[in-house]
Amino acid sequence: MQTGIVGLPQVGKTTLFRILTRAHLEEKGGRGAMHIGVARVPEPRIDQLAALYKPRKVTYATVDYVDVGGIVRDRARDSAVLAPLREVDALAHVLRVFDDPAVPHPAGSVDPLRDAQSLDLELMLSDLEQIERRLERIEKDLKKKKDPATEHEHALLARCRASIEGEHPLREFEFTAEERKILTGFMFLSLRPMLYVLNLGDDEVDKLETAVERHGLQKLRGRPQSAVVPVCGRIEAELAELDDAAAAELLAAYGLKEPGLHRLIRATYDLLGLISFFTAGDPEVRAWTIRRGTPAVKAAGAIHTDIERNFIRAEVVRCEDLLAAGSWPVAREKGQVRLEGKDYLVQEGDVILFRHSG
Ligand SMILES: Nc1nc2c(ncn2[C@@H]2O[C@H](COP(=O)(O)OP(=O)(O)O)[C@@H](O)[C@H]2O)c(=O)[nH]1
Ligand SMILES: [Mg+2]
Repeated sequence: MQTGIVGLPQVGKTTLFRILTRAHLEEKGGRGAMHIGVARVPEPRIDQLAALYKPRKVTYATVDYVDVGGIVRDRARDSAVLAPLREVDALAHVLRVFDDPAVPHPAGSVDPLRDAQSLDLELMLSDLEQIERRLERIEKDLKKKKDPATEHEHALLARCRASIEGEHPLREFEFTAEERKILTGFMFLSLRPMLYVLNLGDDEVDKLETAVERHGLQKLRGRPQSAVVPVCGRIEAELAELDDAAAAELLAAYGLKEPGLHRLIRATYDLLGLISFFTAGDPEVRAWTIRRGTPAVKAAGAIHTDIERNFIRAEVVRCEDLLAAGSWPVAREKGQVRLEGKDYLVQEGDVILFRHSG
């Protein structure tokens, strides 16, 4: 799954992409140049498990980002500009909150709420065009011949249209699994989960928690399938240049517990509906990525199809319990290791040992 980093030019997209994915890009600066990179999902529990098991290999979960380039104002609905956004599963909209006379703002002034709403509007208008075209077709078909599947699609698209006309992106709607299936083919843009990334000025680094209120962005918060994450892009870039000890010192000086990038990556992971479970042993400690609500037998399949096919049971312990117990046998003695069957819904932070035949 990929998350597209979008936004106006000069808002800090490439800066963020670079440090998120630790990619060393040659800045050619050309619009339309797409970069794809992998970010590791920071996970202290993996580090703690590794300290316990001293495995040969440690594998973290990852999130893929695509730097899709600048959305040019007033040209956004140009399908060539929006086309790359259809290829991604979620959007991270970088909003410029920092003010810096040295960096021109394409819209002439800093107004993150305007920028957020303007892109959301473009996404909705693009979807609306598609919906209306399709509805027209369907209505013609229905006049000739009524069939339940077409009527069903018509009702669904009419609901989508009403949502957009009420200025609600499709992501804010709850669809059934069956409805989602019908919608998949349209690749609607406003259906993509949305992360609003507030790129703040350096002087706000110690007041990240109140950024939303201070900049009047409450409207962006608390909406379905979206999240707001404040970061200070330039300070994050500085942190990325430092070794761990120096970075920790700088963070402490700013009164921060962790880099903003960590929160950004975790928010993306969460928005994509992903969770991690762990496997821990001698050769490898590893985080595995599954969708929230995945049963144990399917989670086994994330590791290997043979384990899924020959699944007998899952032995499950909460990661915190295992870490506190210090070893699997001790956790078992304490009654913290559960035996679970195929249908058990794997929880975030479970450590699992799959028993299988063959
Ligand atoms: N003052 C300030 N400048 C920034 C910040 N983030 C990026 N910039 C500058 O803004 C310009 C555009 O950044 P870039 O990441 O290339 O933006 P993009 O066009 O959205 O990819 C560059 O000169 C950056 O150094 C920030 O947080 N504060
Ligand atoms: Mg760029």
